[in-house]
Amino acid sequence: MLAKVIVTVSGVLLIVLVNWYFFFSKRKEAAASFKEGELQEIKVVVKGGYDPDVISVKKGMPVRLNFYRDETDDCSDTIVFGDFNIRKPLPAFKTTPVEFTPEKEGEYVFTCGMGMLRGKLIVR
Ligand SMILES: [Cu+2]
Repeated sequence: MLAKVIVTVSGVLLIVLVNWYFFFSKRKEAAASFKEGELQEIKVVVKGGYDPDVISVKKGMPVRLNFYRDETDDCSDTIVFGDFNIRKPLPAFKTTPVEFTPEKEGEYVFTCGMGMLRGKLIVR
């Protein structure tokens, strides 16, 4: 009984910790550099994760994220932006552009096909 409680509590703590790390800790953030009226373009290297994994863009302007997949690991072979209805295969050692226009401010998660690798898009 006690063991069960301890397992449950530590499981919950772990989830809280992971979420805290993901959403609140200060991490490397890349902002698109562009001129007014231009495409917001950022290169993202995919290798056991996304680099950068926090990307900020301006709302209401077209975005192009160029995902370069620098590995053959199956885990990263698909990129998913659930909020934008985007799901795209990422061929290994190639650059795959993902284009969309974020119309609302907020934070949007992007993941691999299984939801294991994660990154965050911040729209301001
Ligand atoms: Cu995966």
